[in-house]
Amino acid sequence: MKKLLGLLLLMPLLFACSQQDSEVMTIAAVPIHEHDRCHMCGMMIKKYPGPKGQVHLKGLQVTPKFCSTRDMFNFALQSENQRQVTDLFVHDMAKTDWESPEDSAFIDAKTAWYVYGASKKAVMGPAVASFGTKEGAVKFAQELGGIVLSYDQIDTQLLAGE
Ligand code: CU1
Ligand code: ZN
Repeated sequence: MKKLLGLLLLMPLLFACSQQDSEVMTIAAVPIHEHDRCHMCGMMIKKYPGPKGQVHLKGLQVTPKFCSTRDMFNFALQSENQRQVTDLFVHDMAKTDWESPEDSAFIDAKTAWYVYGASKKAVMGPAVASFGTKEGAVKFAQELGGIVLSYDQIDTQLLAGE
């Protein structure tokens, strides 16, 4: 049983390694510059509060950046974009200031935790507050309301308020 469990744990790792070899390396988050505009809505990203996002796409040199994690999800969840996405990054709001999140706080969006429906203000609709740990998300939700979600639990229905 123990042996089998070890094997099962190893398998996704092996798969991940072999997959990475054939891919162009686009692992690091890129900085958000003062005048960068949101790929979805065109707003100046740094002018507004709340966590931001960026999406790295297959074979693309340019990295779409977003005014909000909401706009990032709305882009990444579109079926025509879904297949092109290689990496996504969001701000860890436990590590940076809500009013002006810093590049150093970018983390992998797929392993991040989210709080939806908190009282804290972002742009383009209710904030999708992102955190590096579940504890960080829970703490935020206890203080400011909202529900704690994993990456896979965020879909277009949720964002549309349905
Ligand atoms: Cu916007
Ligand atoms: Zn936007």
